[in-house]
Amino acid sequence: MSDDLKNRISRRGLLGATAGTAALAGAFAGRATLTGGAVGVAALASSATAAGATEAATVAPGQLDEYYGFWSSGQTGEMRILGIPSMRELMRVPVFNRCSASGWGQTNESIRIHQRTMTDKTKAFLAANGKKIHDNGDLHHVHMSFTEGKYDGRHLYMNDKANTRVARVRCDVMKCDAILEIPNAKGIHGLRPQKWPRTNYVFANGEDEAPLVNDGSTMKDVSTYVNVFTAVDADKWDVAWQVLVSGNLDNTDADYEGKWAFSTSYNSEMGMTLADMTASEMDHVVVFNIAEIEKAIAAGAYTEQNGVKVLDGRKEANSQFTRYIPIANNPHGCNMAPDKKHLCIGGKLSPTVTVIDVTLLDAVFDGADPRSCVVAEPELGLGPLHNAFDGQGNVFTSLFLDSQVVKWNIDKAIAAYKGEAVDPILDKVDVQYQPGHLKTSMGETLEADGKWLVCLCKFSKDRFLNVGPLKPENDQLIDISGDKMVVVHDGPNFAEPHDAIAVHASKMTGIKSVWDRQDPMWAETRKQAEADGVDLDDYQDQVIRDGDKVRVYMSSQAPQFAIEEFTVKEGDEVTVIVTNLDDIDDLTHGFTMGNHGVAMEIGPQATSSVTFVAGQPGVYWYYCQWFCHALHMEMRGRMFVEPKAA
Ligand code: CUK
Ligand code: CUA
Ligand code: CA
Repeated sequence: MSDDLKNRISRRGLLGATAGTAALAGAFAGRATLTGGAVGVAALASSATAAGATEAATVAPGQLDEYYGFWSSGQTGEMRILGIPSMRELMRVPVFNRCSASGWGQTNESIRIHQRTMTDKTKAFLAANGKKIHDNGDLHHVHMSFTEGKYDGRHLYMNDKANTRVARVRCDVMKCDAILEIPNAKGIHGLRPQKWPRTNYVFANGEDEAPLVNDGSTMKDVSTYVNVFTAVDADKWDVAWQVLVSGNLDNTDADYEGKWAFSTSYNSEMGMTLADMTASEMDHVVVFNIAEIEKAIAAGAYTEQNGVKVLDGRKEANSQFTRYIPIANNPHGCNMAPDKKHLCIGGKLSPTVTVIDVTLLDAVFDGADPRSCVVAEPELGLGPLHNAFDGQGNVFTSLFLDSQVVKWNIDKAIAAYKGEAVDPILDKVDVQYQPGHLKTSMGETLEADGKWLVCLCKFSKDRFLNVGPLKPENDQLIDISGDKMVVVHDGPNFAEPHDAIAVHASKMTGIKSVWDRQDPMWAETRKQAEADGVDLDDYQDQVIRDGDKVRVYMSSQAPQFAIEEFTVKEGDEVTVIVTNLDDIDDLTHGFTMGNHGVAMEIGPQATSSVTFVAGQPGVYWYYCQWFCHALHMEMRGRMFVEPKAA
């Protein structure tokens, strides 16, 4: 070992308190105490095989990755696409956030997507707050649509914890096409699509308790507080139904038979303070009975709240909609194994993962002891958060406090639970540092292939050049094809990926390089053009005045805007509609209006439009900001703003 390596390792060892009871007790005391995970024997042992594994992860220049990785970005609010195993960042897809490059959140097309699916109440609320859309989001979970337990490459679904929203991304163009603000619930956190028979529903957990009638009449009376589980109709992108639950909801998953959905709850106490939320010895997992819920909805046995059909699945309601399985206090991750049978619940405060056999749930709904479905509870290490699967009966669990990933076997854990003298743990590897989610290639589908594991570490500390007090996260790639796990790549990432999925490229054959001229994305713009007598497909470049509104229709073809100058008046509401007539792969144009805070992307064959108020009188240049041609710099034009009185 080189001196340099020795130094680095001992430095990390010093930084990291040995994770133990002290670290666990201090888990809430702040970041400083969360630095468990001394680098030890395991990391050194696995470095022996690192060379071969690193080679397997190498993707040469010009070569393509085997998997698409779809990443959440937490508080950045966008979705990211990475290649696996290269871990190269391929694209950022703005969803809940405002994007300076593409104009997302500013173009008329994106604003309509934000508004189209708002309830009238939300619209009124936003209007009252003087804001058209929220342009931040906290995107934790990205998942793909399923057909019969397999990815089908149609849609990606994601949550916004910050503003209680869910969104959908079209996989053919990798653009968001629907956003829905969920009524009644607060803080959508866990999100999963139904896996079987197809994704008819996207399940969304409300994490934060609030009065069901949240009209400002009370904060103190917490008996009025509820938590809400929502099923979103994945096709209509509207709420299908909601179920009120006891306790809050953290993470969720669905089974492979279309019978159940599951949610972890860390606040069965319905506590409002940290002390109250951790007071009990047990919290629970809620099991939702989809058939019973659908039956009640069809029979009209619901109440309507803010335009949504709501059922009462709280404990005291004694319904057939839910069952509450006691789990050690403050569980977190909720992952259904591709063996179609076992649900794994991360213990977080407990060093265990609880394994539920979902074939025993019918009995629980028929009155059996709720814990009778628990078939294993292996002790794995400190701070188990999330679980991933290799399709061969093994589970990979992130250990937040230990800064490790542990590989263990479900059958062995079940045997140990029955009292047999077997150790379910197969391997442990150190990661850098404090992992949250982890995801195996195809691991949340029936096609789990056991090749790669992506481990999303919350802290990078000393792994990269110091960039200031705010450090990147560290997305690590682990080769899981052998008996020993091998860390093969460190991937710095900006705030703050929570979750990711790895989808084999063969599932993504529907991705286009050029837009279809008839795409619904700009259907409303097309309608307006028709009303203005402009045919967007047989382009007539023109400027239409409509009172103090001006619509500028122009086409673009490298390296020129068809309109190189136009005149408006100070204070006019100007809409610029650009159609990119180029139909070549990768030939995107942009439109930036100088000193007006306006910029947008126009993909090949796309139409994009943006509306702004003309500023002070004078000459303003607009230009194409997407490098498109040798004469790209020359792709510009002038807007002349005349004084109002003129
Ligand atoms: S949560 Cu972030 S580590 Cu929002 Cu999926 Cu567990
Ligand atoms: Cu068009 Cu640059
Ligand atoms: Ca609790």
